[in-house]
Formats: sequence, C-alpha cells, structure tokens
Amino acid sequence: MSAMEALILQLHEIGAVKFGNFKLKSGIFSPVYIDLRLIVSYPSLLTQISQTLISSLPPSATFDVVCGVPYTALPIATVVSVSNGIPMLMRRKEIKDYGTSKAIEGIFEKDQTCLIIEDLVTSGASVLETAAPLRSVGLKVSDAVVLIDRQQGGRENLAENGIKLHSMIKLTDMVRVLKEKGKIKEEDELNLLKFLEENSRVSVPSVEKEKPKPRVLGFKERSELSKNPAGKKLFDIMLKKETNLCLAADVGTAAELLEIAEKVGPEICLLKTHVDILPDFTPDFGSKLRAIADKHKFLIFEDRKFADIGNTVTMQYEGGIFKILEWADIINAHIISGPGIVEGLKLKGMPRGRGLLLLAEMSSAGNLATGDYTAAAVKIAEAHSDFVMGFISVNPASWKCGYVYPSMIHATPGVQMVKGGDALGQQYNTPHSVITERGSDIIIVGRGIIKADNPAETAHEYRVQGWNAYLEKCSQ
Ligand code: S5P
Repeated sequence: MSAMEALILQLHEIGAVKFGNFKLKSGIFSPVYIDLRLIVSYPSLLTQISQTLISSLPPSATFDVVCGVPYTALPIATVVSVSNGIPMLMRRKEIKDYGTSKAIEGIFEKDQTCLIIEDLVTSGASVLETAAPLRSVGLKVSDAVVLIDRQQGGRENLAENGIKLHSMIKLTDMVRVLKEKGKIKEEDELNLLKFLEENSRVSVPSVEKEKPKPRVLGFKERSELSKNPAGKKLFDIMLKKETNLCLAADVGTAAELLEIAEKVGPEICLLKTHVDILPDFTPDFGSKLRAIADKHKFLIFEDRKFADIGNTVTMQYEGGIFKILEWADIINAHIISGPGIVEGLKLKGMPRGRGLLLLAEMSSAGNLATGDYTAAAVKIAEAHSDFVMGFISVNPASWKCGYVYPSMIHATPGVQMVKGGDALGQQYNTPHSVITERGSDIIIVGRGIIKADNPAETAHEYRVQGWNAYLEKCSQ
C-alpha cells in the first residue's frame, strides 16, 4: 500500500472524510464532507501529513519561509516548520486596531519567498486571502501546498493569481482508493463524480476581493462632526489660516513666551505652554497671552498632563497660582487614573467651552502608553466625545486614524525637520511622515523652532511642510 493510500484510509478512519448529503458554506449540497480540524488530536498523523506535504513538492518550488492559512492549517505549518527547520510566519485573521496592527507576524526580509500551506482547497479564496497580506509586506508568493484538492477550480483561480497549487491528495483519488478498499459504496463514488462534474469551477466570492480605501475627510467635514466647541474652533482655524502647526513654547520666562507668541503667532493654529516652568509667571499672564492669541487667531493649549483622581484635578484645573481654566482653551490628561479624570475636568471645562486631549501615546523612548493602554484611551474618548476633542498621539494610523474617528484631532509631538532624538529619550519624526504615514493632524514643534536663529522664519517652514502634507493626504 502506498503512503498516500495509507493516509487516505487513516483520514477516513478518524472521520475526517464523510459521505452523505452536506450543505457547504457556499450553500450548495455536497456528497462528501471533509473536516481536517480533527487531525490535531492525532499527533502521528499530523507529523505524517506535514512530512509528506513537503516531500511531495517539486524541486522548482523553492521558499524561505512557510505560512499556514488560518486556522486549520496552522498546526500543519507549525509541524512543517519545526521538523524541517524552516522559519514560519503567521497571518492574523483579525487585525488588532491598536499596538502594531500587523497582519503578518514573524521575521522576514523583503523579496523572500513564502510557501503557503493549506489543508483543503475549494475555490482557492482562503489561500488568496493569505497571499494578499504576505505580498503587501514585500514577500513573494508563487506556490501553495494543500493536503486535499477538492478539484473545484482552486487550481485555476490560484494560477490566475500567479500561485501554483501542489496537492497531496485529489478528491477523485481519495474516492477511488476508498472504493477500492471497500470503505465506500459504488453509489458514493458515482455521486461524487457527478457532483464534481456539475461543480467544477467555484468562483472566488467577490467580497474577498480588495475593498475600496475609505476617503480621507478634510478639516471642514471633520469640524462639522466634532462635538466639542474647542475642537470645532481648532478645525476652523486650521482651515482658515492654512496651518496645522502647534508651537511648543518651552522658553525660559513668561516674557520670552509672550514675545515668541507675538512673532510666531501668524504661523500657528495652536500654542502649547508649560506654565509651571515660567519663573516670572504673574496672574495677568493668561490675559496677556489671550490677547495675542485673539489677535493672531490661534488657540492656547496648556500641556498640564493632569494625572490624578477626578476630585483632585478639578482643583488643579481651576485653582492654584495658574488658574488654567481661566485662559487655556485646551488641556491634556493621562488616563492612568481611569475615566474619573475626564469626568472631573469636564465638570469644570465643559461650561466654559474648553476641550481635552487624551494622551493615547507618547513620543519618548520606552514609554508605556501602547497597546491596551492606547485602546483604553480611545474608549474613554468615545464615552466623552463632547469634551474629549482628540488625542496626543504618535502613530495614530496604526490604531485609529482620521477617517475612523474623524471628529477627533490627533496632535503629535516629537517633530523636527530630520528624524532623530535628544539625549533624554525624545524621538523625532519629520512633518511629512507625521501627517501622511502616521496619520496625524497637527505637528507639535518645540526646540525645532525656539532654538532656531529665526524662529518666525523656521515656524513658516514647518507650517508649509505640515500643511502640504495635509493637502497631499487629502488628495490621496
Ligand atoms: O509624548 C509627548 C507628549 C508631549 S505633550 N512628548 C512630548 O514631547 N510632548 C511635549 O511636546 C513636550 O512636553 C514638549 O513640550 C514638546 C516637544 O518639544 P520638542 O522640543 O522635543 O519639540
């Protein structure tokens, strides 16, 4: 008895192949039903299948990595990988909308070739669904190997997409062997041959073809969607002034701050302060800055990074020396203490038309605002979208981008003309990359402008780069 015949008999014995009248996913009735999920319960069979799969490949099918089609072929691919020492990749069926959002997990290099491993092929749609994300990350896919080919068009559909299908067992061979060994009746064999004749080409369902990309909404449409007055105002200012530049005015004194606000004011939509670094802060600082902001039409953002419980932040927001509530249009907060912090700040800020940015991500190396933490910030923002106007974020495209949450504004710190960092963990990206690749809305620039010989001129350059990147994104 050949190895293939022995394998067919074993599959039949464990109940992985059944004859009768079965309704398939596509709605059609089939005289045979194949369920290969069972093989995980038979380790020696799983090993045998994995070894035969690889040894049945022709020498022309060369590859560097293997990838199983989720889910049934994952254990097969794992055994192939482990027993042959070939690195494996995994394709995520559900892509996380936070963290790295990778569709392909594992290490590979561009232009490496990946062999797709599948348990059963009908139309080939599942293989194509796995080939698409592999190809989109730069891998080559030219061959797929399958345990059973149902001979219903998969081979042809895959060939049309540049993938050669290698099958260990064809359905007709399986039926012939089972008939010869007395496992099925002649009637079963005839039924199956008739079925295959009538269903020789199952087409790839159209839903599996590429979906159109969502359109990027402009600031005008997004302003209409914003539920927060400060958020709406900021969208409108950006559009009117044609700037998405925020100056991080981290200068040494209040006097210097008011001076730079006056000079750079025409270039910016937002001015960000850290009032607790100003040794000459006086109670009239807020009204002086407010006057400059009104003159040059920008909003004021106090980067206070509130982090305490709800009750404490209400006092920190309106009281103390700084009386932030009086003069800052926008504040920000960490979510480490939970949603109570937003409720506390909202209590004070909402009646004054203020807005809150949540720190969903940070720009500094090794920060902990990633993954589940970022996702939690999004949840809290959704629950308070009347007060939360957006996020401090670094790579929003990897979790939620403008067209997913068009009402939310994304403002990104860590921006300079060249990529790099400082000695204390700050990490810089360029204006173009922040707005286009990372999917943000506003560039927050500090030392890139304030340490320049001519801050006003330099701010103008950042403004042009940031705005052009926004226009480029909208035209895509
Ligand atoms: O993750 C963050 C969040 C903020 S608000 N990383 C940051 O750098 N910031 C602030 O952005 C930081 O406090 C500083 O005011 C500014 C960046 O300044 P720069 O000089 O590095 O451009």
